[in-house]
Amino acid sequence: MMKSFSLGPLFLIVVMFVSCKTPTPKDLSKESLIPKPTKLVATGSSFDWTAKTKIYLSAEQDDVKAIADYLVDFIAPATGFKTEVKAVKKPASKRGIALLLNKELKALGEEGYNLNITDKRVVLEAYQLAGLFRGVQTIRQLLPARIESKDLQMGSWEIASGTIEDAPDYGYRGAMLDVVRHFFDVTDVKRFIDLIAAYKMNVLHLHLTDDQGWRIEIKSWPNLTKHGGSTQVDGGKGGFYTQEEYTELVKYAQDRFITIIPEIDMPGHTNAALASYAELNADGKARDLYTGTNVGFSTLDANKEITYKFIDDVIRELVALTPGEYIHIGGDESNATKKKDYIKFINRVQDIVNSHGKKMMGWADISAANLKENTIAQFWHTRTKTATDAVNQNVKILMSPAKRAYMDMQYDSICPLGLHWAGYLEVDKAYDWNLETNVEGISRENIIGIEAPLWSETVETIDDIEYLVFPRLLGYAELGWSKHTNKSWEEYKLRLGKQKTRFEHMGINYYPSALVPWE
Ligand code: TNX
Repeated sequence: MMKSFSLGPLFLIVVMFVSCKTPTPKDLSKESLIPKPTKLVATGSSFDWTAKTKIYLSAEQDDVKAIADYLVDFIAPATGFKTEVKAVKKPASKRGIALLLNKELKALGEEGYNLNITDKRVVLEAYQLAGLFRGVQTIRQLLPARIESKDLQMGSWEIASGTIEDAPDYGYRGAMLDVVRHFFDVTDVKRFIDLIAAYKMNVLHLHLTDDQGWRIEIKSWPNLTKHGGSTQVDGGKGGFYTQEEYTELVKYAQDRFITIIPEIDMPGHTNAALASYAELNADGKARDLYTGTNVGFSTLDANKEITYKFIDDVIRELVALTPGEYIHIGGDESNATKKKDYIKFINRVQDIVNSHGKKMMGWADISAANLKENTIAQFWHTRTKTATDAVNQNVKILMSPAKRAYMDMQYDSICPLGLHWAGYLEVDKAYDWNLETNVEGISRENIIGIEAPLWSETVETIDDIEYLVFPRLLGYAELGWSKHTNKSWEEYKLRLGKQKTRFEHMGINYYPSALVPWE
């Protein structure tokens, strides 16, 4: 038999050594947070997240547990820690990490948070759960970049000490993904959701239907996906989400405090529907499926009652899958629709959307119609009159100007992916603009926020998506979150350059713009 001896005394010495370790000096003000927080004060020390650190919650705040679990799962692969989550009486007085809802912090709004970091504890407080989730993303960026790795990493996990007070400037900060021109499956969309969540975005707009495909199952009109979803640009096999899969995406986004806004584009951009149901065509003849990239040739018939029966069915089924307040009805580039038909059509569709208890959103072209004040117009092209006409009807604007915010624009003339009809869009040009001065006559009070669309004519894989989205997305996230007076390209590009190792650990296929000092 082997001679046994006690490890007790040695263990004690190790524990004493670890717990008495002097904290490493660290400068919170040197951390490269994106989006930049409202207020930050550094105190020069650090908190060390070890295998023994616990996350404390208030016993009465059950719903905070899901956010704690998200954080635990997030740091597990790289650290190898399975951080324990404990409900206690006074979480903020423990040594460790505290996640707290605080009813007195109403001024922070739904998404704001306060973070107080000392060598003994990290206290994250917010008025709402969404604020805690956004604050968790800040903690994530304050940890070493290797925290993003899916593989076990060596080294300590220190967070610079100090305080952060932070809340978004705009309540709507989104990205759009075109899943029509090329289809992206549930796994890809989840990855996209995770990527936008990391930068505190709160909306994912899914462009679900277009000339080349219909990507959401509608049980009362099954041929939309069966036939209409069967191809894509260049003739690939396309695809669609069953309602169950779509619900899974909605839930996945919700867990990250992101609202999915579904778009059914109409009356133009409807060839896939027109190919699936002959009766939707003015001449009663089904169109062929379309796999090219032209726009503006298809239209639903504004003067046939079946059109509105169809839309009512589609919207009803979609509303049942949609917890968010908006349904996007497209409305862009309806060049094959007579103007008087277009107006009649949009007016009726607005009523249909409202009748199902939702607000309508559409590309700003819809301002040709009679809009309700709770409708949102998404400004996208250079014809600024579309936006000013909407504002003249007291409608709020979502800012997505193509020249600045279209992530499908090529970075430069040799960029292997993307289009350039709105010009080339380098990383500086994508960041260095102001939502409030972009369109003359449209100011702060007219704007609900920013959205950066990614159209997928040239985009076929998640790697392609990442190349066009990164790093521009971080700039859009910051334009929506951080107060404009707080920032400049010269300062931002330094913070962006420091994201390089983080991107690498995240496995992101980013565009290494020569304008950014990557470190
Ligand atoms: C214009 S933006 C479109 C889309 C195209 C995009 C390509 C908008 C509302 N319509 O149909 O995919 O340009 O950049």
